[in-house]
Amino acid sequence: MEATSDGDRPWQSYHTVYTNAKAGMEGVDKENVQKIIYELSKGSKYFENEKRKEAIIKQKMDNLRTHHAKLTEKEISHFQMIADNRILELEASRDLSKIWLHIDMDAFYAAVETLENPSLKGKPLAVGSMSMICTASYEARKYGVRAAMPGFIACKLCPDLIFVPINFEKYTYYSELTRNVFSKYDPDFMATSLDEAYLDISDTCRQRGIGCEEVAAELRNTIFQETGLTCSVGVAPNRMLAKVCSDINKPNGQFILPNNYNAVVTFISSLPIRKVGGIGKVTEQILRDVLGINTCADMLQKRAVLYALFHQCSTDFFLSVGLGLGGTDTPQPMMRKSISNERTFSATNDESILFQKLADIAETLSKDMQKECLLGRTLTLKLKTASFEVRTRATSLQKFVNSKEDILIYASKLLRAELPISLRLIGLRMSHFHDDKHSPLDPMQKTLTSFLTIGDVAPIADKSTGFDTGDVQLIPNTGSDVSSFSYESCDFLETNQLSVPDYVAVSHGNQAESLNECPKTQNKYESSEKTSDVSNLLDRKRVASGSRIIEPYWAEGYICSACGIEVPASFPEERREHLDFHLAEVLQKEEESRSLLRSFPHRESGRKKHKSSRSHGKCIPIDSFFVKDESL
Ligand code: DCP
Ligand code: MG
Repeated sequence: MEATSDGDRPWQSYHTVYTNAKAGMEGVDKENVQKIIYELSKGSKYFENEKRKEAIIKQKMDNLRTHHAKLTEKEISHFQMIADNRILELEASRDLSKIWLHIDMDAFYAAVETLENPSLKGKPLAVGSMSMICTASYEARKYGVRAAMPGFIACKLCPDLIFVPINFEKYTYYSELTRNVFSKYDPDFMATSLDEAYLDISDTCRQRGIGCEEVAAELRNTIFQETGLTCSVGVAPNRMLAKVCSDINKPNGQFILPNNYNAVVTFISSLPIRKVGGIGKVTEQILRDVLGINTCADMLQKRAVLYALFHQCSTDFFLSVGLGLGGTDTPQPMMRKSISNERTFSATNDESILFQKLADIAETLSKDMQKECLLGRTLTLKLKTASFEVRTRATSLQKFVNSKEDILIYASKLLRAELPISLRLIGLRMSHFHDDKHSPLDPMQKTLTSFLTIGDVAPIADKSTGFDTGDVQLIPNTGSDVSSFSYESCDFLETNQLSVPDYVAVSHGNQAESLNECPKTQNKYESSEKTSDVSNLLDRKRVASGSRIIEPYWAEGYICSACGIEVPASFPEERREHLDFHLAEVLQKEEESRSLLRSFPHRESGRKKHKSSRSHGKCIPIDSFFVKDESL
């Protein structure tokens, strides 16, 4: 995005989510794509936002470089020793007994559309609209057209592009067909989006006495027979590797990584870090440009510096990637914790339009809640302003509700407090559901149990201003719903938040402790389990060792715990990009707090210098990470 040295090709450094290659985009003229995207988005709010992000990342990279340059040999050898010990611990967790298969349908929405309209076959096709496309056929990808790209940019890249509108009903239907097949190979398969799933095929291979290669080929063939659609498959000893493998021979291919130590180590040694789920654009840029880390094996080689510059949680992730470790256990099914609905529209400050939208959303939410017999009493309003700022406001209701009228009363109150405002998105989320067994419909009539375990749920003052806002609150991120979070049920390192491996804070206060845990996600099909799984084991270790770690995660499977923005699992690139941005912010804050510490050297004890400075460096004010989002 900054001007390059010759100054007349500013797009050269304009790397956005649209310029990242996906399967089928190998031969694309990247610079041409960058140039078109740069020219079309220049001056837009998107462009401004990209610029802002880039400035933060650049600053962080400069800070890291400075910090890196100051490391003494003594410090390096100290961290080398720590990293070596950690590698031994991680290595001890390696489990090569499972065979995981990751399956990913090829150009899913586009393939479904082509199946239903064969005249589209072989043509450049995009599913979506002029404002956003969801996916593109492989023919369109050759021009640089890809998911999450605005349609008008795609048209510029590929003038013959054919647009087909989204039809979720169709995709859900075909997704169900694929899931029927998955369940024959693993009844506990983990679907991570409509077109992706992880299957533990260890039992199938054993019981049928056949190899995983045969199972993979048979599965792909059965999917094709049942749906007419092709898919790609990766097989490996853990989910992180299986996901990487499924992308290798895309489309309509498979790649098997044998379950043995040497095969894994060889595979990982030359694997570019960006191929790993959870390593997004920012993480890649920082690791590559500051530390010269390009492959997963480089992570191990640079272990001491990684340990010196990043938090333990991040380095655990990096080292695990370097070792080729990933999740192998099947997580337990999760309970729904919230339900939401939102609308995007052209930005407007017309209050009658805004309140009409709010009423529509309240109606949909109410219907959805009634369908599932849910009664809730915490309502969160999500807003996206004309300038893309995302805000969430929450309130605790006097009683459990699910009618449109009740929802609208409270939602209107929340919205009114924000006026005047120009918005492009409004969303409503209800949580804190009524539990027949434990809580009365009127929460004021507390049962003894709820009194003892839930605590008071009275309105909370706005801590950021010290102002008592009554029931219209900016609920602080103290994780007041701690009772509903469970580490055991959530691999937080598996839910894509790894793209912000450094989003970690260790605090000595209650807030960090309560946020140490992850929420359960909704159910099997909406499980947030997605990619790189450094696995339960690490999480349990952390719990066991009492470390207090905070990372952003996809709360409820799709809500960013850091800012409340909602990004479904079917938007992996956006998720990565979004969390990467938090990484940049947090890294910067971390650096600031480090500098602060350096200016108060008396706080560090001489003997435990490395350790204490490291842990003090992690004491980032919690409130600065978490906006007021009740779901925490
Ligand atoms: N999707 C979406 N928005 C995105 C990314 C994906 O709506 N930003 C939808 C459309 C895709 C589907 O999810 O068809 C599956 O996503 P994939 O990332 O698996 O992409 P495809 O299946 O389209 O292509 P492929 O897997 O062959 O790369
Ligand atoms: Mg796919």
